[in-house]
Amino acid sequence: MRKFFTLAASALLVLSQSSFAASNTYKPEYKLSTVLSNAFPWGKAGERWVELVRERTQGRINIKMYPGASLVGGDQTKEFSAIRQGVIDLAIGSSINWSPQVKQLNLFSLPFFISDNKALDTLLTGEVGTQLFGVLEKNGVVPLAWGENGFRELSNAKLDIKSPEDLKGLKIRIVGSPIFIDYFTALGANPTQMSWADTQAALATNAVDGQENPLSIFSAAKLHSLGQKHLTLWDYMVDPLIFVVNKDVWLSWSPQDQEAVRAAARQAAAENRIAARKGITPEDNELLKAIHANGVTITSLTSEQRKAFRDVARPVVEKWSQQIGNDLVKKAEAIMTGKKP
Ligand code: X2X
Repeated sequence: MRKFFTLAASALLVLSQSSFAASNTYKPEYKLSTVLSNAFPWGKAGERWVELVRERTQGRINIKMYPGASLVGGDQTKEFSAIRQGVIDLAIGSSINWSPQVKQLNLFSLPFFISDNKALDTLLTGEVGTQLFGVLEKNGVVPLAWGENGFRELSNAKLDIKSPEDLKGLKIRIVGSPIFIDYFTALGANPTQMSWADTQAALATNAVDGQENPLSIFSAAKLHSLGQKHLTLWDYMVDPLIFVVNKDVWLSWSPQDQEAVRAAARQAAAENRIAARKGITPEDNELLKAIHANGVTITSLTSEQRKAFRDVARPVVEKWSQQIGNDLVKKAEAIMTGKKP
């Protein structure tokens, strides 16, 4: 009897799914944008999301991944607007690339604000994560899960950087978000904004001396082979990845399919966070060892040395806290220092 009911229930489900699908046209293919390909944890997360969605919707939702931000001609700072406009159906994007449109996302780009993975996780799983999802929703996208690009480290072709003075006059490629101009200018460097698509050629031809990116990217993009032989581990900021869907696309899906896409995003994001952190911890430093074996000098800063970089950041943090919203910055601070449950 029970079996009969289960069967009847699932038949009903199938019926409701197909009638929903009939009244709402599903596209034959949905476009997913990422900046990086499957050679990186970011692109692997995209592939995994595609695969899990296909499984969990029995093929009703068929996604194709477009890495290299190719749907916006490689200009990753245009990605967020393209999702809102429906040029992109789904995306896994970095907080950095979307921060020109969503200023609150600069919270993650405040230099020396989030100190480690624990602080980051506390923020994302708590009130701040929820509040930022609310902001994204107000901006017209449906946010589903937090993944991770990673803590960003500094590399260059010239010298071991241990103090802000070492950066004087160095041409550093930065991402296209204004807070980075402010900080690298304050450091005395010569920051140059450019997309990731242009960065590798710029490094190879010495058009720029250095760049900053997570170690998983440094390693997979083989930046050592582009002359980047000096790496400073300063952990100055971290960019989470955000899994989102265009609002109209989301509303065109049945509630069951929406939940399947959300669950798939959560799983792919959880796997992505593990992959992004692999090999760069004191317990497991395989990736760092491999980078060193490629002839790269790795400089770890003492807390005193780190403080010098943090001191330079102070006015930048102050200025940008106003852009982000002082209340949000204060709330994040209280949560990370344990002053707020
Ligand atoms: O462009 C970068 O540096 C990258 C790949 O890390 C981002 O998209 C933020």
